[in-house]
Amino acid sequence: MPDTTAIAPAAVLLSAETLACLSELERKVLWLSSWIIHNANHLRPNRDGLKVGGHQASSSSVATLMSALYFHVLRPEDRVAVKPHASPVFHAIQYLLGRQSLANLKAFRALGGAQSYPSRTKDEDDVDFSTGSVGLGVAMTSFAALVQDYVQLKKMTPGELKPGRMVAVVGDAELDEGNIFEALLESWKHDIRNVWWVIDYNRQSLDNVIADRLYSRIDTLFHAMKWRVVTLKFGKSLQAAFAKPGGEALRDWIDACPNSLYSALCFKGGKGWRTHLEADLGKNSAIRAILDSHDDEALQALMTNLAGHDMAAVLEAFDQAGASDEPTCFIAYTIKGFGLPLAGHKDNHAGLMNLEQMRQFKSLMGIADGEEWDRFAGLSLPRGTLQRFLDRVPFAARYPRRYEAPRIDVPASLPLQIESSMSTQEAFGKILNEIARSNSRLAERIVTTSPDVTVSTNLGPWVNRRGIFDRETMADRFKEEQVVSAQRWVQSPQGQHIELGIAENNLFLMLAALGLSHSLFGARLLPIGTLYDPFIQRGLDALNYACYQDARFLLVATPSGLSLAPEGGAHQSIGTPMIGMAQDGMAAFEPAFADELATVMAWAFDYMQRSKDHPGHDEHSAFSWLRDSEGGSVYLRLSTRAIDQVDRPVDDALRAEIIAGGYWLRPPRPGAELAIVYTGAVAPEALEAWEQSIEDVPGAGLLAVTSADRLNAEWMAARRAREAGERRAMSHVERLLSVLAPDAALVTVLDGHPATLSWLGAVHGHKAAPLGVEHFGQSGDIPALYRKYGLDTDAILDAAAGALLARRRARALTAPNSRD
Ligand SMILES: Cc1ncc(C[n+]2csc(CCOP(=O)(O)OP(=O)(O)O)c2C)c(N)n1
Ligand SMILES: [Mg+2]
Repeated sequence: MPDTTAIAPAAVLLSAETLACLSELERKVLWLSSWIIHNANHLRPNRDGLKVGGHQASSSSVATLMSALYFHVLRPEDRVAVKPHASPVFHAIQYLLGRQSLANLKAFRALGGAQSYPSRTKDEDDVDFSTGSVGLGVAMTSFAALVQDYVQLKKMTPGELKPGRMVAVVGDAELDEGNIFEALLESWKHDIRNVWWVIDYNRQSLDNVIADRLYSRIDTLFHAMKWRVVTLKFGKSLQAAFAKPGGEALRDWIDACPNSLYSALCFKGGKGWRTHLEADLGKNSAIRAILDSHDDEALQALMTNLAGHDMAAVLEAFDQAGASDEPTCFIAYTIKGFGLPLAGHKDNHAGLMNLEQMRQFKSLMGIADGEEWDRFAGLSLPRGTLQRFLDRVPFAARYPRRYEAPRIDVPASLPLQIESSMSTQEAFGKILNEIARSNSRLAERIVTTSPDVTVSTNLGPWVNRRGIFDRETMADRFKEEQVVSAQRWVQSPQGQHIELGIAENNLFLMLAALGLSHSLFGARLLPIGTLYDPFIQRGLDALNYACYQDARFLLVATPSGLSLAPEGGAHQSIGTPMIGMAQDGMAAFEPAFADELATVMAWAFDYMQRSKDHPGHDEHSAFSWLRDSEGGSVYLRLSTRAIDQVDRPVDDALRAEIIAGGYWLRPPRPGAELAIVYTGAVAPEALEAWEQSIEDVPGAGLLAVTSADRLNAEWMAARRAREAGERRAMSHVERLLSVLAPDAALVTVLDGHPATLSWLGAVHGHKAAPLGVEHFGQSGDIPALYRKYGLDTDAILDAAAGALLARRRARALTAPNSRD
């Protein structure tokens, strides 16, 4: 263990009773977290032979830190991201606070029970931020702090809500994740406040014991980002031993002890320590005296007395840090598996106590048979004292801690001056500009954010009107110096755009935090994030994380696909439409025309605000996966390709179809043998191909698909509903395609992966000829690229001719006498 500066002891006035209660509860948390996992793995029937798992060692490592936080330090307005593998500790604490049921603990990792990793959406107790994918929950806290500043400075929060701390309980190996560093830099730029990262510095990851030199890197890094660093290294007993004769040598020995040896000795226990200390320091008479006065058990207790397991030391550090709102990193030395027979072993991450080890541990904890789930069994303080203490825990003073925020009214359609030719990206900028000009509540609650592509995704006009958010006010220097620029970037707390550096992970975590503001801070926001479509993949895990937490936002991805044309292959997205379909919690649209976009955006602002209490919501309905009643986020895949617009009114019927995912732009004649189906920027090619094909195939239809995602989701839902007995259930896509001949040919085309639309053939068994992009793009103009990748009019006509020929052949084979 390398050298470090432990914090100076503070004069903390903590009553002996408080400390005693906290120590007892910590012991109970250690027991319960171990038992929850043991019960799931050894005592529940196992029907499939799969390991259930759970992390006893990771849990024990934070039992002290989390008990101190939840039972003493935290306040109701604080929000916490708990490292994923401490889920059992979290649920045990919630159970002691009366927020988690015994049934859920017994069903840990079973369907409907407490989740393996704390989950806002799946757990029934009081999870603030979901965790699981390491690093994301940690970074989420700093974005939540920024959102807290945003809504507090704009006075949007309910009157009684005080600013809270955004706290992450961090596994030390989480710091290996790159997104942590992206978030640190970004939060430094935004001068965030009120963030605590409590690092469980057990020096073990999943596979291994980490390098000794790492500590100084972590320390330096946080200092460089202007965080306060508080190190909790030695507990009170070790500190007392250091103050005695020989203590300095002992301290030097521990400081010089490699992490791997220290861990191994934690596992071996008193004998192991004795052997090494005798060999290295045995000639020092003071050390001899220490060794002689400690039996093996006492020596193990002394040598493992790290501050992260010493309640008094932990409270001291937290209390001392509490007065300031500076972002603070606590590096708390701990032992993975502390208090368990797994302590320190390098393979303990997924290790479980066996039956015999549990028997011994149970007896050590003073738990009698049948008392395993009892809140106070085995503790030395009277039940009444402990219950009274729990009843007064500050964190639990308010429950539920989640807020509801009123919905913001959204007009059925958004104003837009449609030009004869325009791109969806341009239309997006114009729609937002119109909203920005208004004085509406909608305009007030929209907040935009972008990772350095604000201007190039057409957010510029919005930002010019609504300004950049910053805690400090700063004028636009270019404007002051009368340098002509189309961008007027004035910063102030009133600003409604959060400018981020180029890091898509940060964008999605920012959206996750903004999109939970109604629940975290009682302030409804309508966040819009923009980025280039291909870079969704860079931040995909964070996007999934945001959706998994049920954050609500509008994601606008532009430009997309080959249609970006000359700007190059690496930026031409292929698979994103399929991400849009597969991502739960997010409805995906790819409109072709500006009026479709305006329609979808109006719907999206409303959809983002729906919740389970929405009228008509029925989670047991086989249609529930469409989420129309409970809402979600929305993804718009837009393009820079200007196309000729259609001149038409968008009436209620068309609006409903655009939202449902598709409509006949050119309706087919009943029984038609061909339909061309398109999505997005290839509309002109599809239209041209349709015009040419009706010469040979009169009655052919042209289907505009605005959302393959919603068409597909409703189809799946309708199938399930029919299976469940709702025989009349029918989805929009089934109705649309039922007009065609049963064996009609469908040519589907989009500037994206062809599988996005190819499934349409399965709806009624039509023959699908899917066109789309399967291979990396490259520079070129649209005609050249659409030709090369088979998206142009000729390619559509060829596909139609091939499909019709195949259809006629099949007819001839199955019905030789029929005329076609
Ligand atoms: C993104 C991601 N990659 C990999 C994992 C698998 N994983 C789970 S825990 C872990 C190591 C955790 O080590 P640390 O954060 O130090 O936690 P602790 O020592 O407290 O268990 C890994 C690699 C994961 N959960 N998330
Ligand atoms: Mg660790």
